[in-house]
Amino acid sequence: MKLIFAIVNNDDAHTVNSVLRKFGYFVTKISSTGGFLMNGNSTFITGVKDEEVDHAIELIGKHSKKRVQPVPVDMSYNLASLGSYPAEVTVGGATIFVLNIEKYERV
Ligand code: 2BA
Repeated sequence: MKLIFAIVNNDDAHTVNSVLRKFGYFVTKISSTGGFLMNGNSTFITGVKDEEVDHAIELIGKHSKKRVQPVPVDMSYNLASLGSYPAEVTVGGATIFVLNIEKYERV
């Protein structure tokens, strides 16, 4: 089994949640915050069989859009003192981590 962590934009979270559940995946959604932009995002945790990993990633990717977002002015101002800084960044689709599960139990 594998554990998938998928960080997605809040605007895509409802759709990603619905589609994963529609295909029978068990999902936990955590409200999270990106360390760079400090914007809210959503982190999905889902435990899947090895052979389901690619399918689950495909579903998440298909429903997670890329977005260009401005870096907040006050952050740009602070970063400017460190040298060059981006005025905007491309966020998403989804950032996905896949980990091995040693043991899975529901007792
Ligand atoms: P944030 O940390 O708020 O990052 C938002 C976007 O800012 C990133 O989009 C990326 O385009 C840019 N960015 C972030 N850190 C950067 C850096 N050190 N240098 C240059 N650009 C940087 P995404 O890459 O699509 O990431 C979206 C969100 O996924 C992130 O929000 C963060 O919450 C999470 N994430 C991405 N990579 C991660 C990683 N390696 N570990 C943990 N979380 C990650």
